[in-house]
Amino acid sequence: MKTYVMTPTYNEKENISLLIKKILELKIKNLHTVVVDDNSPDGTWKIVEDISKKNRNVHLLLRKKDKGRGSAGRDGFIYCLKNNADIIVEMDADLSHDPKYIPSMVKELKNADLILGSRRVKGSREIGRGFFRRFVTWGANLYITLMLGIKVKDCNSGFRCFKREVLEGIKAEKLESKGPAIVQEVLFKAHLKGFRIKEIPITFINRTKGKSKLGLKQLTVGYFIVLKLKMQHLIGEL
Ligand SMILES: Nc1nc2c(ncn2[C@@H]2O[C@H](COP(=O)(O)OP(=O)(O)OP(=O)(O)O)[C@@H](O)[C@H]2O)c(=O)[nH]1
Ligand SMILES: [Mg+2]
Repeated sequence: MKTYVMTPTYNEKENISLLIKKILELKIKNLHTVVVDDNSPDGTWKIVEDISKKNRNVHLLLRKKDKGRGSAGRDGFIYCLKNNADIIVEMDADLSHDPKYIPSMVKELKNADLILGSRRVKGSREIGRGFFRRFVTWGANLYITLMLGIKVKDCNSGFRCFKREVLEGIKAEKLESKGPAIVQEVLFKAHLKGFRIKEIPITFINRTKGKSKLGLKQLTVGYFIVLKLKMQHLIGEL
């Protein structure tokens, strides 16, 4: 069994070394990690490149042309599938998602095909998140569940564990979202394909280092992409 942890990065130099260290400390056999960096001006890719020279389970996918959380995620999934990953974990690099949950997410794959690290089920916690940010996430969740009819409480979680079959089943190489809406695109397509989705509680810690890349523009685009996914489904394209 080969497990890959895939994390997209843009300007995460303060966070990336500690994240990789925490992942490598996990007692999971045949565990690899690939960082998909969009040529970060802060040199995040250089830090990963140096680590990868010392540790052959650490890989850098450096993108010089493309830019975007979505296409980075797509290229990361393709990389993991090409490198024979059986299990793919997707997570952010700002330490909001703690690698300590990965073993229990992998274990939970015996009961489902896609496991979400959720901020909205019994036992979940959010630390350091202001009211406004919680309200934005709450509003987005309501809109997504109403529009797409997905029976998931935390539709915005970018901390996920997939069986290879899920990414093959949704044709990861054909994912369209350039930005963070890839999270909802993947979830909706997995839902439509009938894959079993399960949420496990995590404690989400708001980023303390580096800047957020999530702006109003991306949020607005995200709302439109959810609408587009709904339309594509209604006209039978999805
Ligand atoms: N490769 C790549 N990664 C990105 C891009 N934008 C964001 N990321 C990464 O995607 C992950 C999530 O981005 P964040 O900025 O943390 O977004 P967020 O979690 O919604 O926002 P915060 O709550 O403020 O952290 C992080 O690991 C980012 O470095 C991008 O354009 N390209
Ligand atoms: Mg974040």
